[in-house]
Amino acid sequence: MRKIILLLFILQISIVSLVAQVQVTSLLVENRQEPLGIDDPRPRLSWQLLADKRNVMQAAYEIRVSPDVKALKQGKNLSWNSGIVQSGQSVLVPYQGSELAPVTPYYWQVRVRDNKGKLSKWSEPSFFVTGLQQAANWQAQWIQVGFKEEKSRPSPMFRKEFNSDKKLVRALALITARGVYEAEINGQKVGDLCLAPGWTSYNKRLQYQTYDVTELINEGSNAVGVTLGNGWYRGNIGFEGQVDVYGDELALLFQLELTYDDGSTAVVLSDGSWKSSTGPIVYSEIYHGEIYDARLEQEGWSEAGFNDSAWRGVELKNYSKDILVTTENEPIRKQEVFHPVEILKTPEGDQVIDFGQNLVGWVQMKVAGTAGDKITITHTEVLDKDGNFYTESLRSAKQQNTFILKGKGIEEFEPHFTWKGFRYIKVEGYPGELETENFTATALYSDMEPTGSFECSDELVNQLQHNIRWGQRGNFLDVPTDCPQRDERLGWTGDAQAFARTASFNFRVHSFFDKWLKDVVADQYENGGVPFVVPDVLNNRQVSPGWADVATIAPWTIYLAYGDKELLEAQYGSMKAWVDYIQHVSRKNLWRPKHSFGDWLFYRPFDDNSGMSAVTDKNLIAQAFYAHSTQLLIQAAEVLGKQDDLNVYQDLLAKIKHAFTQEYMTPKGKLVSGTQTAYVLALHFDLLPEELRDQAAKRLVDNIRLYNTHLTTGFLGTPYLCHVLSRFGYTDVAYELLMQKTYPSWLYPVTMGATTIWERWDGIKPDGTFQTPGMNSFNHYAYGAIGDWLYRVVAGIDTEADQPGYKAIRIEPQLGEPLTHAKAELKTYYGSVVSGWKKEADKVKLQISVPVNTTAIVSIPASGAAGITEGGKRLSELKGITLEGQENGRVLVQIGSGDYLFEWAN
Ligand code: RAM
Repeated sequence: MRKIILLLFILQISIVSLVAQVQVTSLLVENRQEPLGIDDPRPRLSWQLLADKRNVMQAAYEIRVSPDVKALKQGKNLSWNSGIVQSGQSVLVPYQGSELAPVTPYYWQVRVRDNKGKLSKWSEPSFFVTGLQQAANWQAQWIQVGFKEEKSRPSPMFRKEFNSDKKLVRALALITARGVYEAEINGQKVGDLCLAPGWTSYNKRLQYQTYDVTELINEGSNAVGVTLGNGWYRGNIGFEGQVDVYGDELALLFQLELTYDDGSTAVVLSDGSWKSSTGPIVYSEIYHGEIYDARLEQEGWSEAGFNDSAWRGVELKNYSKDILVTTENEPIRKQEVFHPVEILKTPEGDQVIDFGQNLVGWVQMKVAGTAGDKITITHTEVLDKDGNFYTESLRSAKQQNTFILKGKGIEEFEPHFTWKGFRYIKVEGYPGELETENFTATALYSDMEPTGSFECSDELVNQLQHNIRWGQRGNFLDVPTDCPQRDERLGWTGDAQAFARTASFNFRVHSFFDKWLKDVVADQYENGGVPFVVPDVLNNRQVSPGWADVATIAPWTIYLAYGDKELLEAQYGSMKAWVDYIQHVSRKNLWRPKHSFGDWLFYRPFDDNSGMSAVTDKNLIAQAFYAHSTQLLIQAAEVLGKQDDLNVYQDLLAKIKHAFTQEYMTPKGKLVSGTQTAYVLALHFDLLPEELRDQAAKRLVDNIRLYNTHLTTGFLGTPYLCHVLSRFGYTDVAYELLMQKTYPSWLYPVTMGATTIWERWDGIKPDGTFQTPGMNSFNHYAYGAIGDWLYRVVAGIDTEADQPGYKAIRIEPQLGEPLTHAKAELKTYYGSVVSGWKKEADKVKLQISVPVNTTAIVSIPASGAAGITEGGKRLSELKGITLEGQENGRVLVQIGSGDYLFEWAN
């Protein structure tokens, strides 16, 4: 009996210590889970810690890496053993082992010691696979079709048979195209990517993808087939009808690396032995859609034994391989699936399907009919006020897919090299009745990890948050685009900078921006100017304030959100070149640009004779962004320890600010433009002398009241409007703006049934008529930048700038009427941060979660510390919660990791 008790006791102790042990999970390499195609010689490793106690920090780590997973677990055959490193760093730790071989899997694991002296177990092994690393490792050759193309440019197909006779350990395929591609091996699609290789500044950087295709290879004979589409490469891209922006011929580069269990290797390469043809995709354009003729399908074309005697050879091409880069961001994948919510007949007699959500992607259709039956699906975002199918705002984009049946049983269709922005489709030529089960809409976007959620007591605000997220989904399709439906879909720099911080809450956009910012660098003019759009297909060599400033704003924002110093270092030259450009074209420290979009799409009354249009002086805007970009450059110089630059640009900033006040402000602090945007920029960028800031904030509020408590800001003022109000003590006014339901406001489109953010405050007017069709997208994320304020101020989750990436967290919710609760969650690299408040009859509750290996300052809106409890106990009774003092009528406490519930009297 005694023994049993003793045994139970020992068991209990070991269970307790097991539970108490810190655990290592969620291993990432270069921000992604088990990525393929890592070409960085020092890929950065991150992990998360779990613990069930409070105040747990990492004190030390040990990492080991090996090309052999079994050896790894025994600590043998290591390409890197970090040894025990006394460090709290658990995010973006660079690999420092022996040189990584190309196209090779590496396994790794990590263990840590926490601040209580406890050692974790080794994590489960994770892995990454290296890419080709350098141009010389490409043995494949560029190939192109061996026949004269038809004018309509049907999608070319390539094929090649090969043998794989030994026992296979691993097969890795490396593929790219000048164009977009889909590959198959033995009749099965390679990977689950769409629109690969994605879009970059193709003539300078072309991405290739790495796939593990081991499962697709047969022992014996095999075949590979690849179809190409025009895509961004040579399709129509740009609103001036541009085609062939990067070249007029499509080409393929394919390399398959086979590793056998006897240690030998083999390759299958695109070369002169391949064959080419065309097939069912007879036309394919991003804006206009695809024509697919199923009668032209060539069954078995990507399988061994297919009779390709009618196929032609290929032409070898000498295109550069030096511009090839691995894919660093999450690829485009199929995401949510929508079913029709209604099938309707419009007054004009069209058969229309409503999917209930404005989304970006394509429609899959099932149909049975006779050979030659032609079904046309046209996509659009809205119906007009009479309920008719409205396409005028698509401008020249046809947004139409056509499917021609082969007439054999039930046929299933989806397009390949195009995508559509839509909620409604019009179906023509469908044999028989339209049935709900025969149509689905699939969303497509970059496969970013969803990281944020925001929810509150007001359903309209929740719908606004839904719309912001869908605006992001639809416009984060490999590059941040302005809109996904009309003949544009371009990487407009102004839109991207305005929305970047909000984007970083909703999804993990670290790698997404990392990749795109490299294109910003690639397309930056040699004089430092930054184009309107990136990749730069407009090529007009113009810059605009608030657009070009993406070069400083986006890197700084991504640095704050993810703590990536290497990214900041990589962008630093571009940031500096941009500021130097402005300095160069400025006179007497004043920037008066030749071109400016101004505060794009600011408020104009329906009847513009009232004199109430909120026009902000374009030069004032330029000067404000000049200062802001310089300020961000200074901050980057500080982080990166560039002392010389620091001095130079601090000096410059003082001059820019002085010039601002001299030129655009009266001695009493009134700005030459009395608009909200003018005051917002001046205050947010700290351009006014301190003693004049409060009166300026007051003028801002007066202006808001002048418009009967409505915002009047455009793309540039909107992101900062509520932040400025809350910073200067007008959170109540910010809430009033948030809750405003009449035009112009965030909720007006919501009341009009919007499911995404509109380009204009009044895309649809109260009487149901539309704004000008030439510029009226219903899926434009810029005004969704209010999301940042919802997360950072309403819920109150922020990072301290000196320990970015939420290593040191700031929780400072600002409660406001009429909300009774609000809650946000953000999955950081360290784990989930939660802040949720709730007002009850007599008290307020604040629920907080702080991840292991981080700390937080919580700013509680209570009048004194004495009245605050946590978990039912007074603060003074609790260890590990430090009272930091009081600030602006709030109590500051410092806490470590763990879950907390603070309460205080209402
Ligand atoms: C429009 C775009 C974009 C904006 C520019 C100035 O064409 O849609 O949103 O940045 O113009």
